[in-house]
Amino acid sequence: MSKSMSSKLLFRPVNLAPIPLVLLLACTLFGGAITPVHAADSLVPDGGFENGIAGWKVFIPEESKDKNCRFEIISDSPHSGTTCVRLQSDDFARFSIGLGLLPVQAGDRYRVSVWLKADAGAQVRANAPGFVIRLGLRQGDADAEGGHLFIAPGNRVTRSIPADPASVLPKQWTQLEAVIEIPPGVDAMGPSLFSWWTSGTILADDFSIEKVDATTPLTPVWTKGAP
Ligand SMILES: [Ca+2]
Repeated sequence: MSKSMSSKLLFRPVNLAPIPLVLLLACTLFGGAITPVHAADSLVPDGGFENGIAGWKVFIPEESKDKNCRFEIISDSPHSGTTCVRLQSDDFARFSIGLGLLPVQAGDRYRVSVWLKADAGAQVRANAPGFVIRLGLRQGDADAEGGHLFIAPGNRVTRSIPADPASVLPKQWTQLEAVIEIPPGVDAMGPSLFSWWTSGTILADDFSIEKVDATTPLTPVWTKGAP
């Protein structure tokens, strides 16, 4: 076998040698694009929305099905890279884009983060947070007892229902971030980005979920009336 044939069959090992194995694996699994090195630690394969909508599933509850809920990848002013995702609806609606289920164990801690920006014309229904990260919690084939975890603007973590709004949705790119712990009675987690009673346009980018050490401080769970 000639040297050039050997190089082709082995995916040009000389060129790939400096790339960490985990990144190489991520590139192989998720479409071949070179992802930023920091994304290799995230459990969200393309949280930067740089490789299209493949892998993202939309969920529209019954009450919002007639609000023209939709999402697409756009290249206008992303938070990072060249593209981000745009969530839109014609009236106040709830809908989400999400990933499949990730296996988890009670006591696992994760740092969850996304960057968010609402369009100038976006409006939020009274007393609603407008946008949340929802971590759907499952055990076996059913929703876990105690409900899902939510992270709302202001980094307000709650179980079962989203927190009250901290303020209006940000019109500049703003990070939502929290460290959460998987409660007992949960064996899988389905992450999603949720427009929660917003009408108009919300942009999101750089969604990441990273497992952290059990000693990493948790974001306090928000309770009604708390700041
Ligand atoms: Ca991006």
